[in-house]
Order: sequence, then structure tokens, then C-alpha cells
Amino acid sequence: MEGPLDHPLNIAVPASYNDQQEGVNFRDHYGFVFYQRELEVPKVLQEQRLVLRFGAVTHGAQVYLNGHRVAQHQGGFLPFEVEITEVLRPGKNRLTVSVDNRVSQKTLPVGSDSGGNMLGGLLPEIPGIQLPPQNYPNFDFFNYAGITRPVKLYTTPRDYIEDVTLVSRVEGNRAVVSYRVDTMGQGEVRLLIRDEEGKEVAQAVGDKGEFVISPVHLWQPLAGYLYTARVEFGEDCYEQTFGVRTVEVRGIEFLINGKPFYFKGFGRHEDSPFHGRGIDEVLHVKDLSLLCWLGANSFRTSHYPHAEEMMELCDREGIVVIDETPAVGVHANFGAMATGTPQDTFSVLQVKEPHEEVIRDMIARDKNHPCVVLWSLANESDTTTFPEKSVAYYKPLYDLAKALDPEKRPVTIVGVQNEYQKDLTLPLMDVICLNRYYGWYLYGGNFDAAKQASKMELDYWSTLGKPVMLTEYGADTVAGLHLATPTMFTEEYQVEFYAAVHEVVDQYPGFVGEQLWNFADFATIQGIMRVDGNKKGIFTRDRRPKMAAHALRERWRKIPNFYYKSSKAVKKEKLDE
Ligand code: BDP
Repeated sequence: MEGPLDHPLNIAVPASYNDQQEGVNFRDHYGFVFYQRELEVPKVLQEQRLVLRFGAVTHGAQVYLNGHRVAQHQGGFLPFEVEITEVLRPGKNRLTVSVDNRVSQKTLPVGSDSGGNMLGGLLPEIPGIQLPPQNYPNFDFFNYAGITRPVKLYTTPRDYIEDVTLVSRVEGNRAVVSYRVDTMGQGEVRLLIRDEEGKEVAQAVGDKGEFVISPVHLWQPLAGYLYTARVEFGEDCYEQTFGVRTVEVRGIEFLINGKPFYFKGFGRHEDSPFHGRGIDEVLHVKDLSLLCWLGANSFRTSHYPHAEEMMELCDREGIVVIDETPAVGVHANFGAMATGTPQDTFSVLQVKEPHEEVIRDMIARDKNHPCVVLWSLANESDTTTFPEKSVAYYKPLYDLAKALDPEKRPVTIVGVQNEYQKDLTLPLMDVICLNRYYGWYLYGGNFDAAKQASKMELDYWSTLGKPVMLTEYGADTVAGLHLATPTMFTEEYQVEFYAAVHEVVDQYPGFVGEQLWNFADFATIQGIMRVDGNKKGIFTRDRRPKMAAHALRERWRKIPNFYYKSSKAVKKEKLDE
């Protein structure tokens, strides 16, 4: 780790490396890669505390400075940092980062290095042929890897601000905001609160306490409004934005600012040509622009926490976000791990510790974002093979999320298509989130059957008296493939598929949202189930709308953000006229 790399290739950071060079061995490389660069810090900064921060390295990272390991981190979608003040040498330093893309039965997301491929099944051995070591993701997105989010070197004084937490409650037309500032060293904490126009609206002194904003301008869906808390501590200073809004589940309603909200949107992947899963801020802006064009109001960060730059943008734009952990593939009877014999997912997989850690880190990173209204503990976990074991696994995680979130937002788990009557885990959650493929994986081509099956399911879930929503439903659609009679994979079929689902869900008062699968086509592992990736996007991978995008736009622009399902919707619409 001390010397320069042999035969290095030029790779751009931040980005996934997989699509930056040609060759199967490069794209499908399995195991470690090494990044290296020189680092020199100007003398003027050397009096400060120097911190090296990685937005995300997928999935495992070891960081070396001049050959000494200074940090290691497992988990590919959340930040980590290390203070390098003491180890940095004057002049040039060599920074090396090893990146490990392997996923296993002990990692999140879950993978297998011995089983079959998620979409292709087990490979029989061929005498004399060495099958390349390969990683089998237990999830349906390409296992992009690398230093995927920005690497930053920042400075603070020796006594510094470590963390800021702000939680507000609304009382009439004012907000009471309780705050906490964690610091290292000696000094007094002072806060100055400004509104979006830069006008001072409150002040506070001390490391914890309350301040009042009166009158308050609420953060609203599609009308984000941010206050800025300027925190001063000795010579250190940090500006933390926050919004004032409330979130609550009451009976069958999901309330934002006390009003029943209706989710319109999709699951979104961080995925684009060339960048892979690497950050692309142009795409962030473009995707939110398309979201607004559609008349949508929300998305889920499927299936991992998205870049914090995106979360900040959502705060500004008022986009409502379901924030999801990378717990995808926690299912030993599905995909790469399916053997045919029912296995106990929660003893086959050893992911409890990483799961707790990722919930802790996600909430620590995202707690101050007003855009986040719901935490998703996992996507499509095995909740029904051994229902009690699933409860024993997820109930403590639910409690952990509640305990860690200073705002106590609602918590959910996104449920897989299964024998839902057996499921004991979903009913424990605040919102029932369902991924359902009636009309695609089940009853494909038969909308009557699909509608009937959906109705039976929604009848069942309605008895719980909790809000229910779809977090996935969709049909693979090849852009440009048309037929007058809708057939699977054509654009016409995708349009009819959504129309059929909507006809059903519109009948249920406790149905609080539709997030389809997926916003855009995305890359997956190769296999007979995928034609150049997953094609369930309503946009192509380069963000061209399919017919369904226009149809959804027609629908969503007519659905109000609030009161869609209550009688008040009628009154509200009349008022708007
Ligand atoms: C669901 C998964 C999602 C897949 C989708 C599909 O949550 O990651 O991409 O199905 O099959 O099972 O398209």
C-alpha cells in the first residue's frame, strides 16, 4: 500500500468504475480494486483539524495514507470519515483506497458467492472448465462498485461542532424547535436562525434547548421551505438547514402537516449510463424536474440511501421521500439463495449487526431532512416462511429506528408478493407498503384476474385499519415496441397495466399512495429475465418518456397532494376551481 500501483488505469471519481473501461473482466470484476492519488495540503490549513470524508464507497473500503491504514468501512451507501491531522506529512502524501465489491450472506445488500444467479439459476459444473469466481447478488440491480460519491477533505478548528439535531413541533402558527448541538472541546454554543429570505427569526444560546419561530412558514410537499440554523462554537461554525412540518399516521391516514397526504411517485435507482451508480447531480435536477412534470410528489430511495446531495435537493423542492436502508435480498428462499427447501432466512443470513448499524447511520445522516417522512427498514424481506422468526428479527429493528429518530417518524418495511395472510411483520409497521406484480409476474396478460387478485388483497389489508400503499407495481416495457392489442412488453401493455391497478386502488379509502416500479430503466445482472437491464421504467435509462409516462401524467396532475381519499377532496377541489 505504500508504493505506487502497477499499471494503473485512469478512473474518474466519484463514479462506479464498471462502465468506465471495456472488457467483461473489468465490468464483472469480483473482489478488490485499488484507487490511488497524491494528496498535498497547503501549509495554511495544517493548523486545522483535517478530516477526509467519503460520501459512499461500494461496498467495503480500506483507506491508507502513506501505507498506514487510517480507516475501514463496510456498507456502500452511507458516508464515513477519518481525521488525518496527525498522520498527514508535509508535502506529498499517497492516498490509497481499496474497494471490495463482494456481497455475501453477511452483508447488506445480501449476496451469495456459492449459489445461483438472481435471474439465471444454478450453473452446473463443466469438467475442465474453470467457472470464474463470481458474485451473485440477491437483488435485481447491477452490483456497481467504486468510490461512488464525493470524497472531501474538510477542516475544523481543534474545538469543533460534531453534530446538530433539530426537531420542531407546530403550535398554531408558530413552531417550537428543540435542538441539540454535540461538540468536542471548550466553548459556548450560539445559534442564529434565518428564514429563506435571510431574515433573522430566532436565536439561542447553549448546547441544547428550544427556540420559537413565529409566525412559521411550513415545509410543504412541492413547496419546500427551509430555515437555516447557523451554529457557532468558539471558532467553529456550521450551517444546518431544516424545515418545519409534521408527519403522523392516524388511523388509515398518512398526515403531513395534519392533512391526509397521497403519495404519487415511484421507486428510483441511482443508475445512469457511464456513471453507473455514481453521483450525477445533473441527473438529480433532471429527475426531479421530470417528477414535477409528471405531477408526482414523492419517491422511495430504492434500495439503499441515496446521495445526500439528492436529499438536500428534495428538501429544497419539497419532494417527499421514503428513505430505505440497503437491506435488500434478506430472503433465503428467493433469487440467488433459493434451494427449493424452505430455509430460515434469519439463521442462514447473518445480517442483524450490519442491519442495526445501517439503520443507525442512515438516521444519523438523514434525521434533519424534512423530505424524509417514512423510514423503510428493508425491501422484500422474507416475512412469511417462518413468520414468528421474522417478527423476532424486525420488531427490535422497528423499535431501534423509533428510538434513534429524534422526530419519531413512521417506520415501515416494504413487503414482497407472498402469502400475505401469514405475514405477521407488516402489520406491526406504521404503514403497509406492498410490492405487487398482479398482471406481470402473476396473471401476466390477464387484467381481469389481476384486478380480482388485487381486490382480494386490498380487502384483506383494509381490515387492519392502517394506511396501505403500493411501493412497487409495474411491467417490463421495451420503448418503441407497439401493438394495437396490448401484449406484455409493449408500451400499450404498460399503459393498460397501470390503468387496471388504478381502477382497483381508487376504490379503497385507506389506500394512501401509489409508487410504481420504476422511474427509469436500469442496469441489472445479465440473465434470461432481463433484456439489457430491467425495463420497467416509465422513462428509458436516458430519461425519454414511454407512453405510460404520458398516461400517468394525465392521472397524477388531477390527483391533489392532500385529501384525495377523503370526502374533503371533493370540497377542496371545489375550492380550487
Ligand atoms: C421487486 C424488487 C425490485 C425488482 C422488481 C422487478 O423489489 O428490486 O427490480 O421486483 O422484478 O421484486 O422488476
